[in-house]
Amino acid sequence: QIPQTTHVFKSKLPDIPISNHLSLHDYCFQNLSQFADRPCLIVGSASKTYTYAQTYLISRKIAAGFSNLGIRKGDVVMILLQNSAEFVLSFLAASMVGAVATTANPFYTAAEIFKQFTASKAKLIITQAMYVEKLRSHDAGWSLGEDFKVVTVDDPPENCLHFSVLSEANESDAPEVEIHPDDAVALPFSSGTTGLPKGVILTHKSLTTSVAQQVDGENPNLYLTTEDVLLCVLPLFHIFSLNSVLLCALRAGSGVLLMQKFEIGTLLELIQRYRVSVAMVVPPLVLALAKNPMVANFDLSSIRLVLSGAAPLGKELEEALHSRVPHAVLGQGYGMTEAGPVLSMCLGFAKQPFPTKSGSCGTVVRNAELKVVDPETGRSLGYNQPGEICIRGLQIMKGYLNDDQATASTIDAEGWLHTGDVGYVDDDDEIFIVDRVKELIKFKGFQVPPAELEGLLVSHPSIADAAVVPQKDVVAGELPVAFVVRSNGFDLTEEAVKEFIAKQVVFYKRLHKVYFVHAIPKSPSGKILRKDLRAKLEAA
Ligand code: AYL
Repeated sequence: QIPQTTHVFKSKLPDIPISNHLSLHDYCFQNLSQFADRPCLIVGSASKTYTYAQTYLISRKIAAGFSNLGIRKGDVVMILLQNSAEFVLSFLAASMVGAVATTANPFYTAAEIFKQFTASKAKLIITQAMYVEKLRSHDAGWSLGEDFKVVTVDDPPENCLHFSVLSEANESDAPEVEIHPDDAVALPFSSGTTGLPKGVILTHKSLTTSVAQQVDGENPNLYLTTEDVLLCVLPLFHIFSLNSVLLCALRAGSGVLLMQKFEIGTLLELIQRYRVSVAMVVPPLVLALAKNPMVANFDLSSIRLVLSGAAPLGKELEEALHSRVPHAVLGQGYGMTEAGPVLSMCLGFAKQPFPTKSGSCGTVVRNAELKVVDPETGRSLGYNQPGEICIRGLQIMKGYLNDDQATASTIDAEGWLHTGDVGYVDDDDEIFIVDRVKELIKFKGFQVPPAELEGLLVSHPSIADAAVVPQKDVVAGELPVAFVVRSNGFDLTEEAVKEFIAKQVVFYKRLHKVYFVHAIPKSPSGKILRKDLRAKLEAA
């Protein structure tokens, strides 16, 4: 065989030394003494602020509380909360005792929560009283209070504990645990390039490396200071907000404005009140900021940087937002849960910025290697040639939880993680994503794994076969739609199918359209020909 040359793309910023021998919490709080009295967590709805010193102290107390409740190194704690101080404090505390936080969407249905709970073997769930019913309603053979403990941040229902058992523990009871950089610290779930959601093992080393790639160095790629206030409205249970908002802010000593949910009026009011300087957003939020007439009534002059990620951002939309915040630098980050998560970031955000083009997803982060391969042949491609994007570096996941096969088909023997995204690198080292070869559907940046919906569909007695694919949508980006083959003799309606799914999944996984067909197109090996179905939709 003739040896092939690999075109490796690197950042335009030089590599830097990274302190990834530290645990994630020690790394985040390494420079604490320089900004101990500065605001760390700002709870918008409650006008309450925690300084860095308070955030650190309460996290230590919760770590002691975890230990009192029997949480040991390696145990998994599920955080089932909307954005709140308790979310952040529990996440940091879990890291301090060497535990692993698995974060889940509180809007999940009972079945969705239990799938993640069972797979992650969580010992404790931190949530809000209103979600506890879901933890009881499911007859998975688990018993609340016996098999697992539940802590609520508000009035605890029967058999649950109040958050104060954690937050009012004596910090000197926090155990001394030795943490190895390769120990897991976070366990988000992602479906990756194919199949059902799987636990993604992110270690202390992966996350410290990823954060350092963004905010460390003489010329950080994402320059944040102690004067900045970051908007934290995207859910922290998703890795975008957890990593690029929270962890990056903590490392840099910036303030984090926590918002429970997105509501345009409140959002604008809080931006104005707290002089938000950095806004991490997803394309539907860019749309709201660019087009909503209410925006004109508020002072957004404090915003100096807008970072959009998790889904493609159109050029037109980026330019429309620019006219609303002309003084701010706009750009994108591109990430994937499994990649640690950040692959690339706009160099316009650097301390000494580079000129960038709209529509680009940024340049590969420093201390990492990126390549583009032909999805058919695996051959490495040069500048301006679209192919599958692959990334290599210490930030990527250790692997999927209990799934060596899925790990091996995502990270190859040479350590390259295959993203399933199709893109190219232009002459200025900027990355443009043009397509996806993986199954994943993205609704407003949220993952909708087709395999999950297909599994539910074929469990219906009147459905013989099914395939779920994305349909383009101006607001959501993509919507899940289904092609369904009815079993002989059944007259199932579109409404009935939609309802059947809606009962079982979180709102963003609901089907928006059902097409009845005679057969699902498949390859000789039985794989659904999703491209053909997508083409059918585009032609319709
Ligand atoms: P997951 N443009 C286009 N597609 C994107 C982009 C982008 N800027 N960012 C993410 N995606 C898609 O695991 C892409 O298909 O992580 C990718 O494989 O929920 C998939 O979303 C991964 O979805 C950041 C910026 C984290 C972004 C992220 C994204 C995390 C989303 C940190 O700073």
